Amino acid sequence: MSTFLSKEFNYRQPLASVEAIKNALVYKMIFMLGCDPREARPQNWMSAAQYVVRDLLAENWLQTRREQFDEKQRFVYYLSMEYLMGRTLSNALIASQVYDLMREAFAGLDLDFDQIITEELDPGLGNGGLGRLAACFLDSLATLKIPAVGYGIRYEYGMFRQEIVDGQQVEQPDTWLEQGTPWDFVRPSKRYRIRFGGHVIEEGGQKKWREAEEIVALGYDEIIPGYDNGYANTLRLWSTHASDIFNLASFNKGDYFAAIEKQNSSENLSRVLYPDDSTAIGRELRLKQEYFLCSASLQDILVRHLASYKTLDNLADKVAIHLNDTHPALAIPELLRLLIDEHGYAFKDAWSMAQAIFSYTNHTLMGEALETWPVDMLGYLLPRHLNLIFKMNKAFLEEVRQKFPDDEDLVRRVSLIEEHNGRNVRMAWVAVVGSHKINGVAKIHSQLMVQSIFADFARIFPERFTNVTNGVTPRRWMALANRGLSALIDEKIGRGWRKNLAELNALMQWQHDEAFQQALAEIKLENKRELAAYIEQSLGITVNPEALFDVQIKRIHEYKRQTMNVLHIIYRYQQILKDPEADWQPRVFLIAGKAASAYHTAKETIHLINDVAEVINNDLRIRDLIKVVFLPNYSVSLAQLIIPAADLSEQISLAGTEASGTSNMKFALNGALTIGTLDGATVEMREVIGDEHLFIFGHTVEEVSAIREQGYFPLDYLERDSELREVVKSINKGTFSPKEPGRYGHLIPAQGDYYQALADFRSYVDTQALVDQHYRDQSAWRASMVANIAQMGYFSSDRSIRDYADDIWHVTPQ
Ligand code: 26W
Repeated sequence: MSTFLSKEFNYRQPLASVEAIKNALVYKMIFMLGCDPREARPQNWMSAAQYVVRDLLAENWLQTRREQFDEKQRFVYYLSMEYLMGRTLSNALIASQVYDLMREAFAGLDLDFDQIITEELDPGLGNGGLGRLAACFLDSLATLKIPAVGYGIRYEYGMFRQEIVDGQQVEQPDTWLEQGTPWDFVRPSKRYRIRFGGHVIEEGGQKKWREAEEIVALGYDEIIPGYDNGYANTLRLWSTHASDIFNLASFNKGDYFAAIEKQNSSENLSRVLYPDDSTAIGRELRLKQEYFLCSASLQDILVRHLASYKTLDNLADKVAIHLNDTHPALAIPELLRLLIDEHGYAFKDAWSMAQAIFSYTNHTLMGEALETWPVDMLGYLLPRHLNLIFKMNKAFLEEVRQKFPDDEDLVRRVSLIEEHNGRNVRMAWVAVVGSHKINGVAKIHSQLMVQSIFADFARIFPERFTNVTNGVTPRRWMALANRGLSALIDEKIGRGWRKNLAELNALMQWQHDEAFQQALAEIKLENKRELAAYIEQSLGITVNPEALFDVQIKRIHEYKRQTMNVLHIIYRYQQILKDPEADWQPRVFLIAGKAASAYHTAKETIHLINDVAEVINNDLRIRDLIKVVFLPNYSVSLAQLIIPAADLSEQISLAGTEASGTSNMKFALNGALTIGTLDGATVEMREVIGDEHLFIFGHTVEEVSAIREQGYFPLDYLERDSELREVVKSINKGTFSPKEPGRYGHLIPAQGDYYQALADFRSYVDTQALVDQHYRDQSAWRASMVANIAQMGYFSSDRSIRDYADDIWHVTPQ
């Protein structure tokens, strides 16, 4: 072994040279992994690299924490049921500025680092946009040196792995912990009791909760490094453990098996992420998970605060707690419970502290995604919390009656308890009433929010509502995902854009520079080649990197209108067949995304995409003018491969339905042009990019509601448009499902079409023709690419976090 490790090696030496890193890798291989470097597999080398980088981060992390506590800084606590962190190793390497050294060290060991890095798995502890946003925000909080802790759940099984079998989605469990992860530090001392059930008694004028069940939350910490700043925050994920106390009682009674059984049922709690981001299901286990996150986190926050200040009187001065949607909204009554029942505060004082401490982000206006919990269910699982929600409601409704006397209808509408369809607690109302600030995630969404679901509350608390437009971290979505483009930008304007994305604006001076355009085009082509190689290798489909890559990647949902994308693909297919000799622009259509496991229509959409791909890809008459590829198992790491290779970004939701979108920003940053409706953050992107560099189509929010009000008749659109009719007919009569011609009889609804795909179809295909036209003039297209890249500064998550810090949390970035 000693031949591998040079004599001078000191494991504490700074990793400032290739040689030092090589030594460190070998050291970890031997002493951490117990593995002979001669026999090591790529996966072992990846683990060795993880340990090497972890060492680099750990000291900064502890140092940061010491400073945060010593200086008694104000903390932001971010509560989220989901985090989609993506791979950690490469991000840690760029944060600590040793990416290139590591690459060279591996080259010195005759290993291909780009391949090694793909050995790391990508923990999917989230569904989609909301979870990825949380991850970008943690990155920005650390980069801006804002003292923060992210709290979440350490699901044993994350988002399911999607396989495609016979064109259809099949869900497989994601066993990400089996491989072991070096990134988390278990904290045996961070254990909290989480209680359920039982009843509330009154003792000496005080309410006491006598629970029926108890489990333990155990904390696991991950390091969240800032970019090149020696700073690191913590992501603390809770895992369930059966309560020792409970088990002990059973053991003492000699009931060994009952004790084990108990352990199994409570460990279920952090077993699996709910794989649905479109409907609030109202299941008991989900409610328990939500409370588990809230209670563990709130207890931890108070313990941390008391350790510094010995009192909770100044809690609101030192603590901001943010709710990532309503999923952690039970944190509000939980804080009240802790303050009142365990620390002796009066309801009135606790209630005003809570309102100063909490803030809440709304991520969707979709009715079916808004959480409500049956009063009965809350009553038997969390009796004390239900009790406190009633108290909050009473205090709030009194305030409403004072402000708006004689408007009992308003009182009924804003009551935290909904009285029809049984009695339900409206969690969005709880979050609004218990927070001092409520924000939407893009301008248009925040406006619609106060005009629709929160209209009454905007009258009652106008000062509470605000907007913070989403953003994405340039570290992962440019520096990591697109190394070629990053190098070109560095060469032109230096490296500062990683921390100040607005610097990209300086690229505008080369918008029409031929050499720059050429360099940009070569990088794009290289990225497309890489993606093409992945497609070839994983699916056996050959795609031409010279074709236009047209990409739609996001959860499969009717409102996002993947079917409209398919309608256009089929339309194009039919047009080519009619006029094969015309000058068609070759296109590769790439689609990826998961469907919630119980969402039938979304699953049918995946099936249709694969059926259409099968027919078109094998139709020799098409001569590769169209290729359709559904990429299975969409994830953060797949997004990092796809986005840099895209020419066209599909953002085609029905106006008013996509709260913000964040892939729209990632695509533009990577030089793809957008085809999209006036929805979410695309509206703001257009304001800065300029109309001529993206393709807006379709009805506006106002037009959509006008159509709905007049009564929407999809059949009218079919009648008026023979080409649309032909497209829909081909699906309905089984052109793409010859073995089962009736397969899609209901998918393209002649009646219904709630998301108005047929109403926007003509405008969509006409705009797609403009895309081809623009693409034909490569110099104009490349100028548009520059306009997109250069003007994405505003959409950095650093800007979003600064907005939160100023307007909502009242903390100062350092
Ligand atoms: C309770 C079931 C459930 C779970 C998750 C309902 C709704 C959700 C999320 C709020 C859905 C979500 O991820 N929303 C997305 O949030 C992104 C970040 O703000 C936005 O960019 C997307 O437009 C929005 O759909």
